Amino acid sequence: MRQVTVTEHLLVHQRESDMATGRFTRLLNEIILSAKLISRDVTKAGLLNILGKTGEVNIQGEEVRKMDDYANRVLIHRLERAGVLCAMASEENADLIEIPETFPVGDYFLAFDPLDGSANIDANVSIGTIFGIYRRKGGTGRSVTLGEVLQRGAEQVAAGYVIYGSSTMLVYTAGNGVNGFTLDPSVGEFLLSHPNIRIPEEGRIYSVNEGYWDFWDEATQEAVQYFKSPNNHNGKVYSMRYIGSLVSDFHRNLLYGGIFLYPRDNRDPKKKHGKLRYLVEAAPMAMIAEQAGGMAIDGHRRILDIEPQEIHERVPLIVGSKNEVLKVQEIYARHAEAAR
Ligand code: AFP
Repeated sequence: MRQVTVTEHLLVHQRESDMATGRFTRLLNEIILSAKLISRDVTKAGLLNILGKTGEVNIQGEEVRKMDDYANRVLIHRLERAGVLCAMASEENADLIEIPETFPVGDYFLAFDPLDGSANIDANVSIGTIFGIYRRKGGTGRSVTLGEVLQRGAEQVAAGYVIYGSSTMLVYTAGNGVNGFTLDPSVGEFLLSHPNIRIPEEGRIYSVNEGYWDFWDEATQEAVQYFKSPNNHNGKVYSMRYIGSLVSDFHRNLLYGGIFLYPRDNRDPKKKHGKLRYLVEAAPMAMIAEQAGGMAIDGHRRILDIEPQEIHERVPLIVGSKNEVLKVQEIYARHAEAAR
């Protein structure tokens, strides 16, 4: 069987779209090369003495792990030189990352989480890099304002993730379906392994951190109870699967069908909209889910319709198979109606 590399796939599809300038391909290629470098080091993390924490705390108030820091630096180093970006936003940086004077600027804006789920690194659990790509919506030149780059997730021109698991995979969409590529380490290429991924319309898995049950509102409790109940619409309890690494939980549900929830809770006023960040987690996953035939909401609204106001804005995320997400939306709507 002829094997298609991600670059070949990109070149073929680039011809079919308005991204035929080659700049988008350049951007994706830099992300892919960064992912290979990160993958190489993630798989050798224990040997390289890079496990553990740096001792610093990031903008989210979380301890920075050495691999987070390394992955962040790899992505910034490669992408600031690419000549296709006007700015970047990383989960690890408080502000927009500007392109240094020495490199040319372009009109794409990249938002990324360099190593999501990194609390799991030391235990060798799958983690990932998530990204969303937008076009600058105004302004020219080197100085970029937030207003020029912060946009609804629906404006993403592409979104994807790389999962560093038992194999390394790139899953991405440029707005015409979702494709998955597995890294063949012997040739150093991502090869098309999962063409045109479709999420099953209905699944058998629910994924949520149920330890927070007491901090949820009644709508969320009812929704989660629904999946645990043998009296739900298909008369079978769902299996609970929760890794605590969004890329891994999302990827499994994308392939097998199911629903992932990170709802709002009342543990911490700073996290009253849940924990996940709109730009680098919710919006990219929402685009992939929709492109694969699934859905993503914050309980009521479509994730892709939300207009973020800040780089590190958080949002509740309920994403996955259509039937399960619709069920949760219906429960939230009923509770909202009763509260009126
Ligand atoms: P870390 O990157 O700090 O490990 O956080 C991962 C994450 O943002 C996301 O990948 C998980 O789905 C979520 O947090 C898990 O959070 P809880 O531990 O609160 O369930």
